[in-house]
Amino acid sequence: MKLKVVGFLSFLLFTMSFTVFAAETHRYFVHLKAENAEIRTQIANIIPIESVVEDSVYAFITKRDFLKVKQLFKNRIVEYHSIALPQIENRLRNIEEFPSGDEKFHTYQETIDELHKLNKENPSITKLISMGKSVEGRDILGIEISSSKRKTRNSILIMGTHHAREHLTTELTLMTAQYILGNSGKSERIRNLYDDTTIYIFPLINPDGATYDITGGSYHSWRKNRRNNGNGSYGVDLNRNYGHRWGTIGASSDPRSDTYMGTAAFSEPETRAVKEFVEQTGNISTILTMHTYSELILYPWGYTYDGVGGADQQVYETMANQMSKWNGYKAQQSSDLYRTAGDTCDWAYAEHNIFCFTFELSPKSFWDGGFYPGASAIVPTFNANIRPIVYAIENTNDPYAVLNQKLQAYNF
Ligand code: 0X9
Ligand code: ZN
Repeated sequence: MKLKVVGFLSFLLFTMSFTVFAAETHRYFVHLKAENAEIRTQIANIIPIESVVEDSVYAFITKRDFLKVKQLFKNRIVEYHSIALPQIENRLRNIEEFPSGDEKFHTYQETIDELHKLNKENPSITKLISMGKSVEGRDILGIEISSSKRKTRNSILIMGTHHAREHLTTELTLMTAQYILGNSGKSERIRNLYDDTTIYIFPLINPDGATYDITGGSYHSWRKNRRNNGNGSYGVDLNRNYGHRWGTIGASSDPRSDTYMGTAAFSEPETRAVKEFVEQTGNISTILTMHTYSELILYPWGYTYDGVGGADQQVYETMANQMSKWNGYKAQQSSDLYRTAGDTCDWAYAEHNIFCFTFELSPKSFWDGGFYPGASAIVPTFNANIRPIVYAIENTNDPYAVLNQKLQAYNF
């Protein structure tokens, strides 16, 4: 393990080797002992937990947060490392490309271009939709895939990249659109997906953050959007900015924090765009919101240890367990990881009765690449998740039907 740690840290130092970034020069990689969800929640109240492994949590945090950790959880620190962050040289500020080796990942512009291409190639069954604009004015663009075959239908919303550095989720959602459209001629099963259901795919909810994260051709471990908080700090954590029990637990009121909740629920144009889109669409019954990493399938509640209860609890558990059979991820209630309020799924389920799952994609751990697993992770992650995604689409018209299904093991 030690060797692996050193290996990974030197990789990180290498990829981040352009040093110093505006005010923030270093981050701290910390490993804390945290043996249960209650302790993890206490820690999540202070810092964004990146992964949970057995009785430990790992995080990659600012110096400011590290000082808080030293103050509050001194006895829990197993190890920590200070890591220099990359600096954006002025001459590199306008370069919008992934670091060398990772160019296969789609930048904001490439994502937009790909969505336009898919729409152009499939004009009769696709529409481009803008949910709204980001803080910096970028379009939050998505694609609707549907035919007019069936009149009474529900919709599914599949989203990528709420968190800037979770670029793999842009790839998975884009590839899902490519896969459905690319196989529509060959497979009746795939045609049925959009004949029966309306599929909305939005690969980049946080285009400003994702763009910032790769500025200058190196990664910056950015999580939030790019709101100017007015005190020298930037960013609101979009997955703490939704409106159900906003700000009550596992979120920070400090604008400098990586889990900053914002000034109010839905203060951010990106979360407001999702809210308004869901409300205007009206018939969304399922949401898949893609995050990385840890290989988990999470379902509400996230703010409390209580389950949602009743038949809905059974639907959540059945769907999560079924999907985990295919991707091998661990299915669990969000709060079993740690409690936080203001995430997408608590709001979607509480306000709109939408069955909403948060996927934490590959890799499993920091040691396998964390948020930056490299381009070689894209295809395996898609292969692992396309069956769960198809299953969620197939049950969108009547999610309760899963209660009468046997555990499936199908191939395409
Ligand atoms: O903390 C988050 O926003 C998500 N994890 S991530 O590493 N992608 O940031 C998980 C949210 C799950 N919801 C709750 N635990 N409430
Ligand atoms: Zn995330």
